[in-house]
Amino acid sequence: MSGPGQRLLLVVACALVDSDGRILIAERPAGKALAGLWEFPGGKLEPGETPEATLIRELREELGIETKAACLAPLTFASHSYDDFHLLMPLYVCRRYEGIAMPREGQRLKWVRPAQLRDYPMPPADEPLIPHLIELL
Ligand code: 9L3
Ligand code: MG
Repeated sequence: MSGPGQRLLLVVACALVDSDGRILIAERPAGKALAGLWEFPGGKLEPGETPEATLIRELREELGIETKAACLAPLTFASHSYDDFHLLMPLYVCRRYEGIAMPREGQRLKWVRPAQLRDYPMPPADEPLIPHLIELL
């Protein structure tokens, strides 16, 4: 349930888009919350970070790619209430980055067309983002 006493979790996610218009999704590894679901890469905002700084760090840590704030365009906002916290998650789109995305944390990666995103089970916060990406791309 959502309520005034509920903890807020700020997570930033990214739709990384390749030159063919495909989007990168990553499988959440076994042992983590929501294991086996496919998500847009990203992670928790650390103290003092802007959302762009969070994404630059997370994309480097998880995928080994380099981007910059000017290459991150905010698209929309996900919001989902779990039992014990409320998740707020802005989604950015990134079309310009350096390097080749590699699974640096053992996660499976897939590049998929926007219309195919629905074929992959996603966390409840990520799923409502799909129509926004289909409309954009
Ligand atoms: N989460 C949901 N969708 C995403 C991301 C990156 C994260 N695209 C949720 C899963 C966890 C929380 O945010 O409940 C924190 O993520 P993590 O630090 O466990 O990856
Ligand atoms: Mg993460």
